[in-house]
Amino acid sequence: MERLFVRNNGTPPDEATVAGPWTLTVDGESVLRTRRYTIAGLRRRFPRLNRQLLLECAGNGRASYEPPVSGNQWTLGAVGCPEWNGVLLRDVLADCGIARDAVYVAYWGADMHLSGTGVPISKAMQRDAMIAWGMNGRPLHPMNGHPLRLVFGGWPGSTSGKWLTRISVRNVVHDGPKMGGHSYRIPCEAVMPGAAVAAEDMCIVGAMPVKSLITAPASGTRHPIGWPLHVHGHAWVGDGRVRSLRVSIDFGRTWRRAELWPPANQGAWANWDFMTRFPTRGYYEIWARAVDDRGHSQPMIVPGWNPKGYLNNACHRVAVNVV
Ligand SMILES: Nc1nc2c(c(=O)[nH]1)N[C@H]1C(S)=C(S)[C@@H](COP(=O)(O)O)O[C@H]1N2
Ligand SMILES: [Mo]
Repeated sequence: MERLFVRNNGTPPDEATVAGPWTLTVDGESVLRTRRYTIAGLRRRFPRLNRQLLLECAGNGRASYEPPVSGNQWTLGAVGCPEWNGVLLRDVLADCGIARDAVYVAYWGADMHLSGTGVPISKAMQRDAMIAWGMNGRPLHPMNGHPLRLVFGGWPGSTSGKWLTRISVRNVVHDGPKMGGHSYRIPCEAVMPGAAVAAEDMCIVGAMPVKSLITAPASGTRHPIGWPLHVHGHAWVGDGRVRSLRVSIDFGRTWRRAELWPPANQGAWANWDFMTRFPTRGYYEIWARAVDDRGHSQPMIVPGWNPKGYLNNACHRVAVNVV
């Protein structure tokens, strides 16, 4: 895979900025030694690694909410799982020293729009939290954060700061510009679709929910009766593991298990394969549904409406005309 979706909250930094000398500052109330690193310094000082990590915009699937919500009208595509090349965030944090009162890790990027969010310190210390300079063995694409970005596998894409210039280890839940109001928050308790929700009744979104995609066949495929149809896709969950993936070709009446392959590493999506034949001619839908290691599954229809349209993990369906 060479391309990844692009999502910017503001104006990306100009070419001269990203081409110039780059430094990353690590500071904050809960850091013992404020430090500044060049990219060459990061490469030299810390073990380098390549990991496939899932990046999904929290608003992926937003277009299906009813009543509609404002924001990028994503359908299915705001997710990817490339291999990231870089270092572990926790190795860099350890080099600076983390005080015991550390609560949150916040970021700033070089773009014009202050989009900095962050994650709890516990997530920052996992093996799926990276500072990356490359994707799939090449320098990051300018729109994907060149020359340096954060990647928090399986957490809302907004936490994976691009054009990374500063990381702050905070002794409070980060109070940056995109950390308040409705941004990257959902109602703490479910609300009626369309309801107005007070800011104090909103809770920060953590790990993304279990979800899957059917990557083949394309919806609308014509398929000859009697022939086997090979179905492929991906399945993932923000933290944890996908335990099973089932497919239905009869509108959910019966489900059969797909072959689910182990992910490349913790934090990567799993590929799955399924083979089916069709008993009669006519219109079919293929439905895919993943279950994670906590027993959580995907709803068939759009789940919990929320003012910003986050966390739609409804099942993906594709149409097949059997002829
Ligand atoms: N500096 C900065 N980082 C950012 C953003 C941004 O606007 N500025 N957008 C965030 C959002 S909302 C998402 S979903 C991901 C998308 O990453 P991508 O564009 O590489 O796919 O980047 C995140 N990191
Ligand atoms: Mo996003």
